[in-house]
Amino acid sequence: MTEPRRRSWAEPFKIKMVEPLKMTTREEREVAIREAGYNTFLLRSEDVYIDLLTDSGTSAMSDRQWAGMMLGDEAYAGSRNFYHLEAAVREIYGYKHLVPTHQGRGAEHLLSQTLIKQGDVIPGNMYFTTTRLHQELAGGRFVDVIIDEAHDPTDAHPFKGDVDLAKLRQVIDDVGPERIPYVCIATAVNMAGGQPISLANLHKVRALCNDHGIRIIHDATRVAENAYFIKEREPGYADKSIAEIVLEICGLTDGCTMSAKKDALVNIGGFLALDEWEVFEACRNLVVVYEGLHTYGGMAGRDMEAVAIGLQESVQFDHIKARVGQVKYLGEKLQDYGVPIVVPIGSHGVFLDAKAFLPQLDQDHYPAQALAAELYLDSGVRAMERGVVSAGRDPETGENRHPSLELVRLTVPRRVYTQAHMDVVAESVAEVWDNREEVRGLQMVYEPSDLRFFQARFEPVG
Ligand code: P71
Repeated sequence: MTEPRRRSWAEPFKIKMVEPLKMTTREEREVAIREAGYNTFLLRSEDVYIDLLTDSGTSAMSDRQWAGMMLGDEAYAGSRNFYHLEAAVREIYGYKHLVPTHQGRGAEHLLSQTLIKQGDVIPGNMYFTTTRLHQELAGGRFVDVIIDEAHDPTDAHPFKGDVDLAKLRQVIDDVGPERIPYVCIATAVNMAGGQPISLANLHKVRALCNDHGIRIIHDATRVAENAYFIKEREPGYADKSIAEIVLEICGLTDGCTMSAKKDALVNIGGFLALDEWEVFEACRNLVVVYEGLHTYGGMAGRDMEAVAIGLQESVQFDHIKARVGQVKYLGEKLQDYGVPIVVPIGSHGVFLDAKAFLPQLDQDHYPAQALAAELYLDSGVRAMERGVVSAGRDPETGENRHPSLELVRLTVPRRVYTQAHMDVVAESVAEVWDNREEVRGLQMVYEPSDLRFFQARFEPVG
C-alpha cells in the first residue's frame, strides 16, 4: 500500500464552551471606528467580530486550567499555588528564584529599577514598547543589536531574532561592560514579526557576555514558540523536545521577565525569575512595594495555579505545532492573494507590510494605523498598528522615531478561533488589498505622553 500523499492536521482539542460573536454592519463600524479615533485599541470589543488585536491574555484556557482555578488558595501569604508555580518555573525554565508579578511589565519594572542606573545602556534584539519604556524610566538607554535582516520585511532569514555579534561587541567597546547591567534577549521577537533567535547565536552571545561579565536577561514571553522554530529549522534539534529546547535557551541566560498572558495560556499573570540570589532579593524587596506580597505579586492564588498548568501545556509539541501552524495557515493564504507580509511567517501573528501595502502614504500619515482601521471597516476584524505610532518619540530629541518596519499585526489568540475564522480574515485583507488605492492617511489629533499607541486619536487627512 502506498502512503497517502496528503495528511491534514487539526487542533489537538475539542470545544466545550462557546462565546457568541456579534456581527455588525459597515454603517455601524463606520460610527464605531470614528468614535474610537481610528485607533483599534479604543474600539469596544463588543463591536469587533474577529479580534486579532493581540494574543495577550486572550487565549482559551484548558479544562485542566479551569479546574486549577477552583483550587485557588487565596491566603494572603504562602499560597499553595505559589509553590506550584515556583516548582513549574524551576522544572520548565530552570531558573532558581521566582518573583510573581501581575503581568509582564510588572516584572520589567522591578528588574529595571533594580539593575539599571542612570546612564546605563541595555543592548537588545529589537525593542519592545513596555520593556524599553521601563529601561528608560530607570535612566537607561536601549540599543538595538539585532541583525539587519530583522528590519527588512522581505528578508526570509530563518532566525531574524539573532543578535549581530559585531554590533553587540561595538556597544561593549563604546560604553564599557560596567555600563551594561544586562543584555536583553527576547525569544520569538515580537516587533520583528514573531521571529526566533537560534541556539547557535544565543551560545555565541553567552560566550561574549561571559568574556565581559555581563548578564543576559531573557524576555521569555514566547519562548515555547521560539523553541518550536528551533526544532523545525535549526540543525541538530529536530529530535529534541520543545521542553528540552526551552531548558537549553533558559540555561544560557541568567533570568527572565515573563508575561504569562502569551505562551502560558492565561488571561492575566506574569513573573520574574532569576538565578542570582542578590538580584532576586532586591527584586523581592521591590515586589511588595509595587505588586503585592512576594508569594502572589498581584495575582490571585487561582491565577497562579492556571499559570503553573499553562506552562506545562505550553511545551507540549501537539499544542505548539497547532498554534504556530494556524498562524502559518493564515499567512500562506495571504501570500496566495499576493498581500505583502513579513517573511518568514512568525509565531504569534501575521504582520502586514503597510509600507508596501499603501505606498501612496507617507509614514507621517500613519499607513499601518490607517490600514488597521480600514480592515476593521471592511469586516469587523481588529488588528494592531506596529509602526511609527508604536515606536513613539525619542526621549532625547522629542522627534518621532521612524522605524523601518511599518506593520499591521494580525495576532492569533491561542485555541480560540478556527481555520474558518482565518479564511474570513484572509478574505477581508484581500478585499482591502484590492481597494488599496482608495485608502487615505491619518493625522494624529491627540497624543498621550507614554505608550501613545494605546490612547492616541486620529482623523482622516483632507
Ligand atoms: C502584545 C503584548 C501586549 C501589549 C503590550 C504593549 C503594547 C501592546 C500590547 C506584551 C509583552 C511582550 C513582550 C515580548 C513584554 C510584554 C509586556 N505584549 N514582552 O504583544 O509581547 O507584557 O502585556 O503582560 O505587561 O500584544 P504584559
